[in-house]
Amino acid sequence: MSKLLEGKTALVLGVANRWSLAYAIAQAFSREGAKVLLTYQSERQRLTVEELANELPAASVFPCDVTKDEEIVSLTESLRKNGHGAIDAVVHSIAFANRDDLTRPFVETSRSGFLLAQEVSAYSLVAVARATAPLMAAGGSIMTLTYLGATRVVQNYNVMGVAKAALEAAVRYLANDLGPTNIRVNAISAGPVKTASARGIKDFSKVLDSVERVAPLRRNTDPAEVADTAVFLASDLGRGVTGNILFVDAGFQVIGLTAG
Ligand code: 1JT
Repeated sequence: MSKLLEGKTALVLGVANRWSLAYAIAQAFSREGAKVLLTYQSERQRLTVEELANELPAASVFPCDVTKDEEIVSLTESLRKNGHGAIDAVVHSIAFANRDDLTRPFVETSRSGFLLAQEVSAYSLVAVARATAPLMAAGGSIMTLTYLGATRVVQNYNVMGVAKAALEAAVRYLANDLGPTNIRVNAISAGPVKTASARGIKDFSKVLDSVERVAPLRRNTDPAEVADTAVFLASDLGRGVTGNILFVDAGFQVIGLTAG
């Protein structure tokens, strides 16, 4: 089969290491012929992301801390300056919450912990969409990563669930704003994956065990499956899909109750 993203340029935010869902997506985009551009959050991550970029191979690496408006603006400027004035896809794979807020009862969430999760995990999509939409003159595809905890209560997901609810609503409003210029905005709701973010989360292995027991496919989610759905959304095959949440979770979300 011919490559699905030949001739396209994709910007991927959120590669932190080899296990990042963003990295699996960047690999799949690369495999399908896209020119891939990566960002890193801080100097501390620069070398890691540069090394991963070389393996892909990714065309360029840019700094971008999404909590800083000026870094988002200069990302747009650097993209233009480096000859990437036209991009076709943007992947937002960024979230953060304080560890404490994913352990203690949700009712104990502090104002600052709540706002931090919202800023990094939800508002950043709005800021990134606004900054990159002008580079997608030929239309494009913006996508983000979410989790079932946005709409159902999942033990310990807490403040992240509320941030993902805001993120999913933002996807719908952005889809409406950007649709007239043929920019699509969607979210992929991935089943739990043992990434660096998930490491250290209380009982995470038990979460993976119970998904394996009850999900229709009787297994967990493979990052490569999430990545292939991202390819679909970025490609012409996804041209009619916007404002949606696509579940890539071995079917887990359809299950109501299982005995045992
Ligand atoms: C963050 C973290 C966002 C972990 C995340 C996340 N989105 C998904 N996960 C994994 C996860 C976590 C829990 C869970 C299921 C999946 C860590 C901190 C930064 C933001 O509960 C069943 C708790």
